Amino acid sequence: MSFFNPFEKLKNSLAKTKDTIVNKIAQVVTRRKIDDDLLDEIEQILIEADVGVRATMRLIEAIKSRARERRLSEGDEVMALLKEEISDILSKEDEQISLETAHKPVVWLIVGVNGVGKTTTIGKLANYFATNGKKVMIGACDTFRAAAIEQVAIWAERSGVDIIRSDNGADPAAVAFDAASAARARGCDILLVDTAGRLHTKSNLMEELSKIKRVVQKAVPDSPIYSKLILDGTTGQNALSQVKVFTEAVGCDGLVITKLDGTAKGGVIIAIAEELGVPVDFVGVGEGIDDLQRFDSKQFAEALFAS
Ligand SMILES: Nc1nc2c(ncn2[C@@H]2O[C@H](COP(=O)(O)OP(=O)(O)OP(=O)(O)O)[C@@H](O)[C@H]2O)c(=O)[nH]1
Ligand SMILES: [Mg+2]
Repeated sequence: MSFFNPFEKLKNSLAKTKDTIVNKIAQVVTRRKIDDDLLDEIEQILIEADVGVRATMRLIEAIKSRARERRLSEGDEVMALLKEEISDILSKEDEQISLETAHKPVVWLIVGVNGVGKTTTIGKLANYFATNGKKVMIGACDTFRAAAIEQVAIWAERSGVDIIRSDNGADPAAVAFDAASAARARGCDILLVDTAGRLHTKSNLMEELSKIKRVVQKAVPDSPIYSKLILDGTTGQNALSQVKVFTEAVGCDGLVITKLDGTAKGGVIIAIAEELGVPVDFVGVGEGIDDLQRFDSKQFAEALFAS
């Protein structure tokens, strides 16, 4: 077992999620016939595993109809059907990430509720893009929480990228403006904007976010600006309402699901894929600088079902 192998790392991270979905279902299907009772039990397991009602219904229907088409009757055969269908649901989430633009930089506003892993993800992303030969800048626009600027500055140093920062209590939109202008002047490929965590139910804070976006647009009018929402993989179904609220405020062009390591609620990614259709760009699988992986639906399904 090597932690340097990304697939092994993903597999290990998904161990608890696998327990609550795959292993539990594998247990109930053994030596059973595919019938309504069995399907009810599978349904309950999926719901409890944060897969969400819609995806659960789709999975149950798929098992039913494919079992009929292929004349399958043994419970054990359910596992292959399930893997196929989950993989299919997740494939909607695959997305190409491109930093190609006629006008540099591409801007990623990193948004999300408190403590989901925004700043850590910025550190990992900075490293990811820098390692891929991109010129990266970070805008330290969480001027609200004490120590936030220092925290993101440490990440910038670790990955050797530039940072634009200001004092605690400065106007975050003003820092964002400076960061965008500087990123353009220095020919950066990507600007990562760290923002303060906010409850998605507080409309004044959501308004502040859209102000940051407007101001960045003014600083770099020709740049593509994307809002990337960070979701904590341990929160389960609440993640879905976070996507809805942030989408209204600043749009949502992609997701990063963090903390998949150690949670049993990783099934939420299936719910997100089925219900929202917002691409998952990356998943977080640990606290280290390398613990960020591009999301790949095939790999994910493989890791979830791997023995
Ligand atoms: N295990 C694990 N921990 C993570 C991951 N991503 C972030 N964390 C941890 O989550 C905690 C919060 O991370 P931050 O990056 O500070 O979160 P934030 O969203 O910036 O927080 P605020 O700025 O306060 O809203 C830290 O202890 C991180 O180490 C991950 O993928 N896996
Ligand atoms: Mg932060």
